[in-house]
Amino acid sequence: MTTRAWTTIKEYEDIKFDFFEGIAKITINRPEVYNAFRPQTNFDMLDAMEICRERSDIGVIVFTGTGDKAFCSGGDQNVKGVGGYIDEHGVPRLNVLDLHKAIRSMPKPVIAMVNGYAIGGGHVLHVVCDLTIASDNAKFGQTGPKVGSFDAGFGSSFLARHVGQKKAREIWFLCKQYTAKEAEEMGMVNKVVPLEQLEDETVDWCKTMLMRSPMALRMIKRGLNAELDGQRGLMEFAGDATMMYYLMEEAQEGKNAFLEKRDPDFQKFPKFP
Ligand code: S0N
Repeated sequence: MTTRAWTTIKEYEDIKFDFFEGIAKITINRPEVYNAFRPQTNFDMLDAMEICRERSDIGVIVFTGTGDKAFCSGGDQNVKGVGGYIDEHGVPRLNVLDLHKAIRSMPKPVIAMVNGYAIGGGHVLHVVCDLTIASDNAKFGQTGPKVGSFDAGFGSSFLARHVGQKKAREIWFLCKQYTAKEAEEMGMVNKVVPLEQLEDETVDWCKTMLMRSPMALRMIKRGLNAELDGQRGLMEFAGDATMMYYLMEEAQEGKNAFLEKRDPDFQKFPKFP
């Protein structure tokens, strides 16, 4: 395994947030509960995601967990209360859904680097990411119907796009655990490698994507999302189309004509077949 000079972007209570050569790494840092998340964990990850979105020197985001036991074991059962996961002020929250939305909306690739158990909401977290690279000790599965929770959102619908309807129902209805190899064969994991090679492999994938056209990756992600995300997905796809239009001289002509108090001359622009 290569040792890399990750630098800390920002300090948080529940996560580590590091940077290395265009890659941001968000590590859930609660190994004592197998990297289960509580409301504060999601607030931390949401804040880090906002920084990833804003910083143009960040091209790819990686999610992982501290240690070699767990990627994430889902919602922290110690703080599960009536109406959600109870924050420090006693407010019940399901703010992991905001994280799912942030991952879907992120105009950059997001990779789950699964280093152990991806269970319950931790399984959903990897499902929602664009790509999943797993170590050979990783285990995947849902527990919701066993422990009194479920995700009928992306954790079901996007999962079914990966593994098919029958398998998605099996995963949720039976709450069994699957090896990394089985998860790869099902289509919900891109690659399985030995644990000691996990970060090297993930960084290789990141470096390859960092060499690709960021706008092309962005539009591919938007298009693939739009197919599943309905009006919201179309809005994001359309928003990026508008952004690209704003980059064209044709759009500048409209604005310039308005400011110069003249009629715009759109005839000079080609009408491609
Ligand atoms: C991960 C499992 C299978 C590991 O088993 P193993 O190896 O036998 O270890 P344990 O001894 O069980 O665990 C080690 C220590 O870690 C603690 N711990 C593990 N998981 C959690 C957890 N989720 N919360 C709190 N603590 C946890 C153990 O207690 C143990 O600590 P010590 O040593 O002190 O005893 C196994 O641990 C396991 O099955 N864990 C629970 C998995 C689970 O059921 N997670 C919750 C599932 N539900 C959700 O995630 C809901 C998420 C949600 O809110 C949501 C809502 C709407 C839409 C979407 C979502 C969403 O899913 O994202």
